[in-house]
Amino acid sequence: LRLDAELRHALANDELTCVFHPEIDLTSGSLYALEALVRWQHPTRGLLSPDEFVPHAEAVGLVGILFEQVLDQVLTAQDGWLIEFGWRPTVAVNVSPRQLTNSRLVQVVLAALEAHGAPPSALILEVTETALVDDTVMTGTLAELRRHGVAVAVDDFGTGYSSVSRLADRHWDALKIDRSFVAGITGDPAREGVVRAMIALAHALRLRAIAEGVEDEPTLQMLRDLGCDAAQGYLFTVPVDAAEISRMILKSP
Ligand code: G
Ligand code: G
Ligand code: MN
Ligand code: NA
Repeated sequence: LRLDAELRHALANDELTCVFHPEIDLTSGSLYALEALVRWQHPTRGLLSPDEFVPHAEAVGLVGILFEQVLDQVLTAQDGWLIEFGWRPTVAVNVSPRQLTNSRLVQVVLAALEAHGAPPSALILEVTETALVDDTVMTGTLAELRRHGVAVAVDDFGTGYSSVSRLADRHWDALKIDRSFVAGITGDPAREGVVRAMIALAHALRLRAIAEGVEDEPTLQMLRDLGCDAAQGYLFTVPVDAAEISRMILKSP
């Protein structure tokens, strides 16, 4: 109950912030997208990670408001980069499974884009694989978002229980291979084979394959050799704030 009140207070008082984690295009070496990760700057408990409060927000029905605030922060950060660099880096925003059963999500996303004069291609929505149960409302929401040009990525791919037929039903643009599969691929042919197969599955379904949790150069090189499209991980950087992203873009070739 206390966390509930604190979370409502946080949402009303701008205590939530976003950091950004780059995804690098493995063909060009340039920025593919930035994943927005929410943080709670709690007045007494310090910086809280989403695992410490997003499940609670879901349970008490605050996740819609949380999402709208994250979306506005993301688009505001993009407005700054647009002025600074003349382009709007694509940002991936995490969506709670529950939100997909609410058809209002489409209006929320389109209204936010319009308020910032941003094209639908400015956003990717990340949906965890565990959410991909067969639900017609959910599928309808995703289909409508994609009809409007907003991309959808399957997050934590490999850890959920979606079937190949569910993956093949064309509501997605990318698969993010969970970092539990990516870690250790260079020392273990079985692991390498699994990631190779995941990339092949993504490509057979005409989806981009994005590897999460890339922590060293040999892993990156192997992912390149396997034809993975993009990669994210501590090798490049930990998640950083919008100002640090600006400095990185300035330094990039
Ligand atoms: O940032 P960190 O690496 O601690 O992320 C932990 C988890 O929180 C990840 O699974 C991520 O997808 C999730 N997460 C981060 N930001 C958001 C958000 O804005 N909304 C939702 N629903 N989940 C988020
Ligand atoms: O959205 P998702 O559930 O995939 O969240 C990814 C989580 O993994 C976040 O907490 C993020 O900070 C973390 N993460 C991303 N890249 C790396 C990495 O290279 N190494 C480790 N240890 N964690 C990572
Ligand atoms: Mn994610
Ligand atoms: Na993930």
